[in-house]
This record gives sequence, structure tokens and C-alpha cells, in this order.
Amino acid sequence: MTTDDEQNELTLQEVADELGLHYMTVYRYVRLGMLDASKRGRSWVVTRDDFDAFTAASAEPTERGTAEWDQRLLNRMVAADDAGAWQVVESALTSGMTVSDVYTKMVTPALTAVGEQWRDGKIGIAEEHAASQIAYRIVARLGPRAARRGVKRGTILLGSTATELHSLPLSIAADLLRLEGFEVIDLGANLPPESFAQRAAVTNALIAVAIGVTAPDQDDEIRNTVAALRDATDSPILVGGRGVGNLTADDLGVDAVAASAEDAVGIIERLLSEE
Ligand code: B12
Repeated sequence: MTTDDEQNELTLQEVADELGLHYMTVYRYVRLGMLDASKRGRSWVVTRDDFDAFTAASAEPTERGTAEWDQRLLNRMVAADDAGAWQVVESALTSGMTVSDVYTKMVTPALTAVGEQWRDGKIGIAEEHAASQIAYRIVARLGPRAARRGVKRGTILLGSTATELHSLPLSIAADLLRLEGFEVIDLGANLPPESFAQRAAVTNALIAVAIGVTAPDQDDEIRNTVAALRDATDSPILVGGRGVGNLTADDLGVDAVAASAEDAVGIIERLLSEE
């Protein structure tokens, strides 16, 4: 007996037959995130809807050509396909994307889409967690490529509030700042204010402290963290991340609010020139 789902699914061999392609070509499309597929037991299957979407997309080239990197990465992340996700990143790097581009044009939009799919009930917590783990492994592999040789522009201490659990955005922001020549110490999420402050007090060549917040309703926690940091250091303090929402620097008692890691670079340069 077959379920409705099974009737609407194609094996990779069936896809290959319908398209007149070799099985391995179709398998490559899947592993490169070009054709959406999921595991059924030990085999990959493609839903009829995804097959139709793939053939429609192949028929009319999009504005961005065939390399819709963020979408391809998203497909592999949601399918919990770690090796395939890395293959997409490697292909993007080979085609000339920079590490910074991979973070801002692929990993961040893919994670944003994962968050939206989870919020809209299209994927469950397990898929969201699996996708996030894959993102972590991508960050780990990209990390060495974000290191810059030579004299550093000073140290930025990066951390979070005690109730913030999102550490991935911090890791990504850290690498984006490293790519701009800063030394970055990333203390991660879930950080007690007094520990953050103690580390700030003993950090050499500290030019700024950045607090990253992604979860909503962190206002009071941010203020607690800022109060502890102000007692420990005279360095400027900035706050960044989507959890800041509409809060201003004045609301939070900090020197600046940065919408993105790219913005943070200009803000830190401005704050240093004002000192
Ligand atoms: C992975 C994930 C998790 C994982 C985190 C794993 C980890 N170790 O990081 C887990 C499962 C723990 C989690 C938990 C929760 N999550 Co969550 N999560 C995500 C997800 C899918 C990806 C986050 C991510 O890494 N994004 C990639 C980063 C790089 O993108 P970004 O945040 O846009 O960052 C950019 C800028 O903001 C900036 N930036 C970021 N940080 C910093 C720091 C500094 C200093 C600077 C300068 C700049 C900067 O630079 C980036 C590049 O430009 C997002 C979806 C999304 N839209 O991001 C939801 C999301 C952030 N989560 C959300 C929610 C609601 C939660 C929970 C409350 C769910 C719950 N009910 O329990 C909890 C919060 C727990 C807590 N108190 O922290 C919401 C937040 C909504 C909001 N802020 O209003 C989101 C947006 C999902 C959604 N669409 O609703 N989550």
C-alpha cells in the first residue's frame, strides 16, 4: 500500500528518466542544492512539486542566472545534508564569491529563511536545529579563511547578554570584523555580565566592546550588561543584532547601535576618531 506522499514522490532514477539524464547528474543536482530532495530511508526522493519547480526554473533562466547560492544552500540545510551544503559553499567560493559574500549573501539569508519557515510552521524545530548545526560547521570551516595576517587594528571584545542563546550571529559578525583587520575575541552567547566585564578589564589593545542580541525583549538584560561593562572599561560600547529592534543608543545607554557587522566597522572608526 502506498501513501499519498509516496505517490507524489519520484526516485532520482525516475527524475533522471523523465529528464533524459544520467542518474549521477541528477544526484549532483541534489547535492549542489539545485534540486530539492529529502531522504526516504537510504534513498533520495523528490516531490512532484519540487520536480515541477526545478523543470520550470531550468526552462526560464532567472535574473541571477543558475547560481542562486542562498536558495541552494537553504535546500541543503533544510534537508540536513551537511556534505551537500559545504559543496554549495565550495562551488560559490570557486566561482569567485568572497568569504564575506558567503556570510552575507548565502549563510545569513539562508538562516533568515530557515527562521521564517520555522515561524510559519513549514519546518519543525528538528529541521531548524539541523540547519543551524550545518551553519555552525560552515562557519568553522570558513573561520581560518577570515583570519588576516599583519598588524591588527585593535581588539574588539564581542559577547552577549546572560539570557541570549543565539551564538551563531556572533560567530558570523566576529568573522566579518576579522576580515576588516580587527582582532576579535568572541565570548559567545549566554554570558553573565560580570564575566563579560572581567574579560573587558584585562583585554589588551581593547578598542571597543560589542554586545550582540538576536532574541527579542533583551532591553533590561542589555542594560545590566552595559552597567557591568561601564565599571570595567572606558572603551566605547556598541550593540548590534536583530534583537535591538527600534531601540536607540540613548535607550540602552551605549555609544552606538549597529544594524550589521559591516555598519559596525564604520561606527567603530567614527568612535575612535572622536576619542
Ligand atoms: C538558529 C536560531 C536559533 C537557535 C540559535 C543557535 C545558536 N547557537 O545560535 C536557537 C534554537 C537556540 C534559537 C532560539 C530562539 N530563537 Co531563534 N533563530 C535562529 C535563526 C534560525 C538563525 C539565527 C542566525 O544565526 N542568523 C544569522 C545571523 C548572522 O543573521 P542576523 O541575526 O540577521 O545577523 C545580522 C545582523 O543582525 C548583524 N548582527 C548579528 N549579531 C550582531 C552582533 C553585533 C555586535 C553586530 C555589530 C552585528 C550583528 O550581523 C548579521 C549580518 O549582517 C533565526 C532566524 C533569523 N532570521 O536569523 C531565529 C530567530 C532569531 N529566533 C527567534 C526566536 C523567537 C527564538 C526563541 C525566542 C524561540 C523560542 N520560543 O524559544 C529562542 C530565543 C532564545 C534566547 N533567549 O536567545 C526569532 C527572533 C525574533 C525577534 N528577534 O524578534 C527568529 C528571527 C526566528 C523568527 N523568524 O521568528 N534560535
